[in-house]
Amino acid sequence: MERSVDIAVVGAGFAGMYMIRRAQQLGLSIQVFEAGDDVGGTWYWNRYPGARCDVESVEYSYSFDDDLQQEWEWTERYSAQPEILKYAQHVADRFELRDHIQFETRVVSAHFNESSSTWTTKTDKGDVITSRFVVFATGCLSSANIPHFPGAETFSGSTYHTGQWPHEGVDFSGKRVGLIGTGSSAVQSIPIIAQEADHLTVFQRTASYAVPARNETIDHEYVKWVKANYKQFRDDNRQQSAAFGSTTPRGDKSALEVSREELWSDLESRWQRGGFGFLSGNTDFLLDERANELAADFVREKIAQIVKDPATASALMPQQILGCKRLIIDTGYFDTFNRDNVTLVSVKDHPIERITPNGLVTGGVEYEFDTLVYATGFDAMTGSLLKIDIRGRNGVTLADAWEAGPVTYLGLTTAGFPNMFMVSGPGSPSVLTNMIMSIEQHVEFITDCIVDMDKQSRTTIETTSESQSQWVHYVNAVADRTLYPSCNSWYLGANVPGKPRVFMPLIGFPGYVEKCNEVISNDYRGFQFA
Ligand code: NA7
Repeated sequence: MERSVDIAVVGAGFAGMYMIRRAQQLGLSIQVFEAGDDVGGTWYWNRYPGARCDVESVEYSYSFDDDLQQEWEWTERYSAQPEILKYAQHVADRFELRDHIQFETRVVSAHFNESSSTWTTKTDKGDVITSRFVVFATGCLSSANIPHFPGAETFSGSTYHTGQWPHEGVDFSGKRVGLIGTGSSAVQSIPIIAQEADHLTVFQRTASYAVPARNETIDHEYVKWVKANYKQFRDDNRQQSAAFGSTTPRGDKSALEVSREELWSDLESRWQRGGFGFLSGNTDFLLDERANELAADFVREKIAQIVKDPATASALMPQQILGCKRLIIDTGYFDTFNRDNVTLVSVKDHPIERITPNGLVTGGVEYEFDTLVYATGFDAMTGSLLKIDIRGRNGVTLADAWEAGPVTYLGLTTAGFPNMFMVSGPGSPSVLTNMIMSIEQHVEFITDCIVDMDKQSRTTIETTSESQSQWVHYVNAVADRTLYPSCNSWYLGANVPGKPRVFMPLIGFPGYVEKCNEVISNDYRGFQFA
């Protein structure tokens, strides 16, 4: 295909899909390229057993169309992957989005042409698209991180990564399974794999904090109330730091101000209620190490109560700051370690040495299994962008521009790359929020900006090095006031060897939106136009 459009977009997850809807409404021509054979992004790829959203269904959904949000019926408090994918497919059908998407096509390069102020995007299918704007809607958690273990290629059984799960599923019955990792993907899949497999060995480097989801059939009375008040409900959620959870009871005291008895009773009721509200009872769990330690203690006590074997319980007790890696919302995770067919192996002090034809070796001991599951996460936030040969002014590559870590203005743009936008890029609230709210806000910023430029006959928009340096400084200063930067999380890029250590997401959705609105009302302060 050789074509010229207003906007070329990479990725047909929730961000790429809403880009199309806005372009349709504003009369802009758009071409989206998607590597998968359908829409859905994260929810297209992450089909591992137990994959489920940790934000409640009535919140983790588009707000842009009231008929859509009134008519769609969720079945569970937290939706499982197949239902979210079905929702994405429904949205694509309802708004005829697929007409603008070329599936099974990977973008290999996007280059800015200074003479024409246009972008040329090329794909692995030989397509060449010229566009005024290019938008990367590539997702924050879409580039699989598979550690390089010596001997990995010699393993004689089947190997899977949770984020690249086969569409036909995996039959674990009668199999001995080895699973590396204990992040969200592992915590969700372990209880289900354990039920199916002959034996499951979990290789844990860092123990994780998990609180129960208490997932259940959706409460129809609650849904009725939400639907009757959807606009207000969304507005209230947009006022929350993470753009969800407005109906969660919140406390306004420090955890250090209340008695241990009072604190434990509140944490217990939150543990019983399930979900992220566990941390909403007091103001300083993510600000003060002493407060954090109290909540951490509570979770460790729970682990001790649930897990019968004291040595296993002790190995499962996390010691790092609670919440500095994303808190995990689980269903039966700790209890799974009471099963006879599940073994926990700590690789903290004895990193995995090598993979063998029959399993893997750690601490000089070989563990044997037939199937290996990597639940080892993602090269988050920048991985998918940096896999594409993106070049801005003077042929400078994005990889070079971001050599010392990603630098952006508002998480939307980067200096030297005119008319290029990222949806939920590093430096925006993205992964610390309800992603769909963040995506909607970014897509609206981008499309409104294009319309404003057209009205004023402006050809290019570009941020400056100064604006982006100040922004990166601001993002890190906000993070430094919290406990977030205190452990080796993927928020910092610390899960990928050699990746620069920079805190990537901005904490606080309402403050961010206010800043974006100020930028717009000051004629896009921090940007230059030509
Ligand atoms: P995560 O949260 O990044 O978890 C990856 C896990 O894999 C984590 O337990 C890692 O241990 C472990 N890991 C990674 N590399 C290794 C090596 N080399 N050896 C042993 N263990 C390793 O990814 P998920 O897919 O679970 O979740 C990602 C997000 O998706 C999640 O936060 C939600 O937002 C949804 P580590 O902790 O680094 O010691």
